[in-house]
Parts: sequence; structure tokens; C-alpha cells
Amino acid sequence: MADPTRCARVLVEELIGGGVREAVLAPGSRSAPLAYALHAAEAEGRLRLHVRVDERSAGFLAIGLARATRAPVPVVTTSGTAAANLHPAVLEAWHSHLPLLAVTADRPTELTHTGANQTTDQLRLFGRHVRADAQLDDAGDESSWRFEVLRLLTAATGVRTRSPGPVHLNVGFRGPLAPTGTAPTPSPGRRVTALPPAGAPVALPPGPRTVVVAGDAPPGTGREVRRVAEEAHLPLFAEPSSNARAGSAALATYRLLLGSGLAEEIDRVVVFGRPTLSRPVLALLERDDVELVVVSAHADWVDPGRRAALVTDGVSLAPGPHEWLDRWREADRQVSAALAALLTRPGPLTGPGLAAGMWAGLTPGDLLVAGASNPIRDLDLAPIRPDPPEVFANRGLAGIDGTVSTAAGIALGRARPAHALLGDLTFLHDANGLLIGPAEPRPDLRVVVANDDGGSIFATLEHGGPAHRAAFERLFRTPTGARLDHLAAATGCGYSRVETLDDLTAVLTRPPGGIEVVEAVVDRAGRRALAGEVDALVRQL
Ligand SMILES: Cc1ncc(C[n+]2csc(CCOP(=O)(O)OP(=O)(O)O)c2C)c(N)n1
Ligand SMILES: [Mg+2]
Repeated sequence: MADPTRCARVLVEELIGGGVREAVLAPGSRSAPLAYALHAAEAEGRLRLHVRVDERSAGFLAIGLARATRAPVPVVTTSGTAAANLHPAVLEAWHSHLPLLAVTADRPTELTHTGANQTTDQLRLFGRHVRADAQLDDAGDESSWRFEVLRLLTAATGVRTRSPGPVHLNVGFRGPLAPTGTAPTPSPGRRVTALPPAGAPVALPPGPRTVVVAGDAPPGTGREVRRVAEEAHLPLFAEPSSNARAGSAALATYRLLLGSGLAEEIDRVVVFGRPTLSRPVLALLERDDVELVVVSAHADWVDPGRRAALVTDGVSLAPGPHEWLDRWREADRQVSAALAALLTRPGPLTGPGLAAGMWAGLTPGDLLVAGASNPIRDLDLAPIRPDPPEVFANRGLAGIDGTVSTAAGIALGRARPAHALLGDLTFLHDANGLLIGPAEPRPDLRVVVANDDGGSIFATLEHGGPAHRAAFERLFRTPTGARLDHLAAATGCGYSRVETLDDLTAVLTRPPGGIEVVEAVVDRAGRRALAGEVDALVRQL
């Protein structure tokens, strides 16, 4: 006998037993048994529910919650296209090792090919981009419901594979879809324990001139990387979302310094996290004359040139001579001073100027979500400070989608105000992330939009050159002329506009209250020329 209410209650109970504390739901009828079960669990104070109307945004809200809490987060949808809208978040979770649980309601399998409404083949909907999947049915037995949730949570958290990531649970509901009075038996409370921790770090022999590269990584990893580099006196090339971009070893302008003679002296690179931001770093990882050591906590690792000499969980490095780091620091001091002069000369606000202002204006306890495209690359040139904010970014696939929702998830997951720095297209792409109903937990989130009316990163690439001028605006920049003030008004968000760094600093002195859109108009026409000037700074060394 089908018993959707009991099935949904058992599933939710097992999710809670497996550590789920936040859940995201989008509305629909087929998913109603799960909706009621989540609602009941929230009323009992066992989890917190977030309801969103757009499934793509809902998926990225779950991404933000998972990033912030490191716990598994289910996102529940109805059947059909609703389920498919989770695919971008599933891909991001795959590449970012996040325990996202895509829970999709379905018709019973026998109706798949009958032309029934809102019914398609949802089995393996996300293809090879889930770590595990399961097909359940409300006519099944309780032990299989419990077992499959346990199996999926184990796969999602990666405790036995060291490969956390998304999973898919597809549940066929026959009905009745409204609650009936059945109560499941209590969970047997099974446990799956983690694999033993990795052994001692590999001691790297002293001698080769070594640099440390820190790509995107959670805050805990970032702190560890910083410690390793500082203790061994090694130059540290740390992306903003590595959370290692701080302290005495980190170099603000490393991306530029890789174009100097110093870079040729590098013998060995130790890479942590997932570097994606700049061509000079990727070229360094691919160099034939450099020994590459990759440190990864996961089953997979980064090796763009397919030439890593060692892949390991951790390394230890004896302190080397100060001279190597001192030379890099001196070069960084000179290039940083020239960069600061470039960015503070009179004229309109620039993207890198805005990013530096934002980096300087946030306090150590702040949370910052960096959007793809220029914002995160501009932050990657900001001066090093001892105590920067924690930084998060969707670098799994570097999409410009879902970022407003991700930022909301970070703020909600940490129960603290958050800031985001996003390009205008990145912001507009997830405008639905601003739609939050009156009964929902509301984040305190200030979204600073670097508005240059379109995708200005393309102006700094080959497409922005004179040869492609005729096609550039329409094919690449794609200006929208959108009125951000109207959008903020339509969605009930606060709005302000800043034109100077002083305006921005004034805004940043008060904590965000609710969702605020801060439109920062940044120079568009000079972007390509400025990028050229920045790249040329290293030639003055
Ligand atoms: C979902 C998705 N679609 C397309 C892209 C390709 N893309 C990369 S940057 C970019 C433009 C971003 O514009 P904006 O957010 O305004 O930032 P700006 O380049 O102006 O700094 C696009 C379309 C992407 N990364 N993700
Ligand atoms: Mg833009």
C-alpha cells in the first residue's frame, strides 16, 4: 500500500539523523508529502526550512548553506522541469565537493511514458554528476527508505570515499499527497563511521626554491596553508577564496610577479585547493622545469598539466633561508605601490579600485562572497591585510549563476551578516535570489554590484581587441541597461548608489540590515586599457 506521508516522514527523519539541519524547498504538488514532513520537522525545532519559488535559486541557496555549514543540505522540488532546474547547483556541488542532496518528487515509474502531466524520465536526471543516486517509491518498505537515505548521505559527505559531492534521491509518490495520520516507527539510528584519517604529512626535502599556491579552499584549509608558508618562509600566492590571502608570506601582486625574472627561479610549487583565477598561475603549474606537489584532502586533485610529482594529504617543510621570500616581498612592495598609485589617480571608480575598497572596508569577522568574472580577479590584486574577511566563491565551475542565492545561504548558514561583490550580469542572472517570502528566514546581506552594464571581463580578453569591435558589444558585453533601483524596489530590497570610494566606505561602516543592493557604477570604457597598464607594472621592476 502506498503511504506517501509515512514515506516522506521517514525520509526526513533519516536526513535529520544524518546531520541535516537546513533544508530548501520549492513549491509543488507532487512533492507535497515531503513539504509537509519538512514543515512538521521544523515545527518540532529539528531543522530550519527555506522556501524559494525558483528551483535554480533554491539549489544555489542550498550550495551557500552547505558551504557555510559544511553539513549536507537537501533541496526538494516537484517533478518535471522543476527538477531539471537543480542541474547547475548539482554541477557546482560536484566540482566544489559540497554535500548537496537533490531530492526530486516524481510520479510512480509506471506512468513515465504514458503522457501523464509533468512527468518525464527523472532516473539519472543529473547523469554522471552525482556521487550516488536512488529511486524510491512510497509503496516500498520502510527499511529501504531508511537504508537509501543513509547510503546517499554517506556518499554526499564522502566519509568513506573522501569525495564529497551531490547525490540524487528521486521519490515516486502515488498519493494521497495531503497528509494522512500515519506515524513512522523511530529511526534505528545507524552510524557509518569515517575512514581513518590520513597518515603523517610527507616531509619535502629542503633545497629547491619553492612557492606555495593556494586556490579556492574552505577557511580551515586556508588557515593551514598560511601557516605552512609562513613557517617555511615561502612566497604564498593565494587567491581570495583560498582564505590564505593574509600574513607575512602572502604576496598581493603575485599574479603580476609571475611575469618577472623571479618566477624563472622557481624550482618547486606546492599547490593547495583549486586555483582557477589566472593564466600565469596555471602556466606555472604546467611548467616542465618545476616540480609540482599537490596537496588534496579529497580523492581527486588538481593537475592541469598532468605532471604532478607527488599527490598527498599534507606536507611538512623545514624553514628555508629568509632571502628567497624577502626578494619576493620586496618586488611585491614595489609593484603594489605602483598599483595603488594607478588605482587612486583621479577619475571614475574602477573595478579593481572598488574591490580594494571593499577588501579594506570589511572587518575580520565579516563574510564576503566574491562573484565570478572580474570581481574575484580584482580582489586578487587587493593589498594583503593581516585579518581579512572570510571569502566564499562558487569556483567549482565559476558560473555567474546563482550567486545572490549562494550569498544568502552563506549569511543564513553562518547566522551572520554577509557581503557580496558581484558584477552586474552576475547579479541580474540570479535576480530571483532576491525573492524571499515573508515567512522565510531572511539574511542580512549587502550585495555590492560593480555595474559596468555588461560583461566587461571580455573587454580584457582577445574579444575586446580592435579586430572584433563590430561584434563585441552585442556578442560579448551584452549590456542590459537594467535599472537596479527599480529591481530593488520591486523585490522590497534596500537600495543605494555609490560613485566614489568614500561613498562606499561610508556604506560599509554600518552592518547590513536585511537585503541591500548597493549599486557601484564602475568605469567601463577604460577597463581594457587599465588591465594593460596593470599587467605592465611588473616591467618597472
Ligand atoms: C552561467 C554562466 N554563463 C555564462 C558565463 C560566461 N561568463 C563569464 S563572465 C561573464 C560576464 C559577467 O559579467 P558581469 O557579472 O557584469 O561581470 P564583469 O565581467 O562585468 O566584471 C559571462 C557571461 C558563466 N561564467 N556562467
Ligand atoms: Mg559587468
